[in-house]
Parts: sequence; C-alpha cells; structure tokens
Amino acid sequence: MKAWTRPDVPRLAGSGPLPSVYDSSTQTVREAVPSARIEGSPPVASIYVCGITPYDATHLGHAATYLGFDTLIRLWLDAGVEVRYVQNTTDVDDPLLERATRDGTDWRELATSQTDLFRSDMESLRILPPDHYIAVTEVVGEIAAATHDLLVRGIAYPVDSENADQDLYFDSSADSSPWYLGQESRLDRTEMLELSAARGGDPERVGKRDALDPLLWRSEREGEPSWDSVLGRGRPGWHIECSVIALRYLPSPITVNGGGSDLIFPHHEYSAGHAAALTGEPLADIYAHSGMVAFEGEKMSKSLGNLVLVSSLVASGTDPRLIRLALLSEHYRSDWEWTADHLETASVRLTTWTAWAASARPEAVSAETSEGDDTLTAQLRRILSQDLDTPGAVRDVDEWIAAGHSVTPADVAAIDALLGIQLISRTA
Ligand code: 5CA
Ligand code: ZN
Repeated sequence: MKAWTRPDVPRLAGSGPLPSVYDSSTQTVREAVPSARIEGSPPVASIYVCGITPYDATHLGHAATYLGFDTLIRLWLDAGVEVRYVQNTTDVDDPLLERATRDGTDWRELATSQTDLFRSDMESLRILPPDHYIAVTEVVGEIAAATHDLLVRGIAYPVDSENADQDLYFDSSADSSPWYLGQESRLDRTEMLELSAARGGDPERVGKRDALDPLLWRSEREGEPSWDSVLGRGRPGWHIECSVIALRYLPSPITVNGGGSDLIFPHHEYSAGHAAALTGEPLADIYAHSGMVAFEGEKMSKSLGNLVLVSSLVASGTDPRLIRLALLSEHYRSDWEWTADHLETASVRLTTWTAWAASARPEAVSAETSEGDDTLTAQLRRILSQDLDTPGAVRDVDEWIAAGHSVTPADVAAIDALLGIQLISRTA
C-alpha cells in the first residue's frame, strides 16, 4: 500500500547522540542502538509501529502516538543512523466490520476512506512515512502460512465453533518464554482476563486450553470477509498480523516495537510471543509505548466517540503546526488530557517563534555551521535524546529566544529537523 508524502528533513551540521527511550519490558530508559544487520551494510535501526484500525479518522491520541515515534526516527536520522520503518493498518477486524454494518457501508470502502484521511492527516502534521505501509489484507496468505507452521508444531490448536469450521488459537504455555513484556509479574491473572476481554480477546470462549490464549485464525462466517488459504477459508486474528508483517519487512530482532500503552497487554505481549514462537528469537530489543491522550475525562477512543479529529481541526482553519506544537508540549510517555488551552498556548508560542525566525540578520549566516555545546542545536539534541523529552525541547527554544539570542539558519533548521516545525516557509 502506498504510504504518504515524506516531509523534507534538513540535514544538520555534525550529528546527535543515539536517542534513548523507555523500554516497557525492562522498565528502564535504554539507548535505542541499531540492532539489526542487513548483509553488506552497517547496522540499521528498525522500527515497527502499530497502525490504525481504519474505521474512524485520526484523533489526537493517534497523532500523539505517531508523533512520539516520529521524534525517535528524526533523532536516529540526526545521529546518522539508517532507519527502516514499517507500519500496518488493521483493515479487517471486528470493530471495523461492526462499524461498516452499523453504517450500512462496505467495510472495504470504510477502510479505504479512513486510511486516506489518515494519510492526509499524517502529511499535514509532517510525520515521516513508513518505508512499508502494509494492510493486513495484503498479507493474509503469509499470516495463514505462519499460523499453519504453529499448528504443525503444536503451538496452535483448533477450537470447535458453531456453524463454522474450527478456529485456531495460540497455546501461550507452549512457548517456552511468552512473557516478553514481563506482564505476568506486573498484572495478576484477573487483570489480564479483564484486559483481554476489553481489548479484543475472548476469555469466555469455551474449548480453549487457557482463557487467555489469543485467536490466530477465524474460520469463515457467513456475511464476514474471508480468504482462501492453506488453513481453508477464514481471516487472521489480531496479534499475529503484527508479528508476521514485522518479521517479513524488517531484519530481526527489530530495534523498537512501538504503539500506545493500551497495546502493552495483550497485543504486544502476544505479537512478541507469536514472533518468538515462529523464529526462536525475541521480536524486538525495545518495546516502547506512548501514553494515552484523554478528552472530556476519558481516554480518547473511537469506540467511546470522544474524539478531537486532526482533519476537523485542520478543516476549521487550524494551522497543523499548532497541533504538532501542542502535542510536542506533552511528553510522549505521559497520560494527559487535551484541552482548548493546548492550542492557545501553541498559538502564542508559534507566533513568538516565527517572529524570531523572521528576524534573521544577514550577519547571522556566518554562524550557520557553528558547532559546539552552546548552540540551540546541541541543546535540542541533548534533551531530546533523553527519552524524547519534547516538552523540555520546546521550553529550551522558548528560553533561548527569551534570552535574546539572535536566530541563525542553523537554529531554524534544527527546529525543523528535530521537532518537525517549519518556521520559515520554503517559498518565502
Ligand atoms: N490497529 C491496532 C494496532 S495493530 C490499533 O490499536 N489501532 S487503533 O486505531 O486503535 O490505534 C492506533 C494507535 O493509536 C495505537 O498505537 C494505539 O495504541 C494508539 N492510540 C489509540 N488511542 C489513543 C489515545 N487516546 N492516546 C494515545 N494513543 C492512542
Ligand atoms: Zn499491532
């Protein structure tokens, strides 16, 4: 599937340090060291970020999550690292099918229209596109083959269903070390059962070896989309799509597996478990998660409908840079609530920043390539590399301007390359 248009990222003089991010698996902030070796080339940083389920447009929670990982990728690029980025879109799954039925639309049309909207939202926010943007419907055959492999090895098993062929489930206990994200020591079983039920699992289903075992393959049901495969007709379960897409398009183990914190359990636990069962290796070196953005007191979510959409804000005339700047003013890892104040604060800030950028004097050009610890570029590199501290970086720019520093082209380029905010339009 095509991704979206890549924004320009200016190359800065020198290079920044390797970024570190919080790893949910070890519960520590760790340097995101390029981990994968592709034959004949230096190690690359590889990242898989879970994409949207396209049944409603991009809300600010999604935008905040993709912006967090965009920041990480910008820092890798600035450190001179080669990056491979893959994202999926869950274009066939229960919530999407339910929404299409509710609205009397074709599920494919719903997925296509919402994915298109997502692409244009990502473009307007200047978020770097993945190198491979893969829809689940593009890889059903591969998912079936991987599930077949697990079935042959006794790691997947059939469960009878009424009015349909058997479905296939993952035997969590068959994998010698399924707990990649360490959830068994942080959640008790009751919590895991609740999270599984709330997040697409079916702990109540009769016939499973363990109530937590997740679905790998759902056999054909009347009125539901299905594909021919080595397993017969059916469609994939959720977690296996991300394991298979990540393994197919990225060298393994990947450097970072990312998504929002609502994916830690069960989604990332089991996509890591499936991948490990398939390859014998951990899926990722680091499992990184963004916090949840709330609105009107609750997590912003498509199912609750308490959404602020990027496309609506842009359609009503909001400069997308304000949305980006507002999101950057919160740390990617914290849970926070969106309010109108966020845009107002961003608006005041952007006015100050653009006025400062426009005040460049010709003699400042001589400072363009100046390097050293006392430049704005060095400060931004330092603070951002420490667990993507964008609020700190935004404050640093505020303070730099308030301290009376005159602007240089290098400052403007650093704000563009590292924070993705263009202060001077290219055509100006
Ligand atoms: N398609 C699956 C992942 S394979 C999915 O979770 N789709 S989603 O549309 O529900 O979410 C897309 C991404 O946005 C996920 O990484 C999710 O963790 C993140 N996300 C969803 N809601 C919020 C929120 N309120 N705040 C921050 N991130 C969110
Ligand atoms: Zn996923």
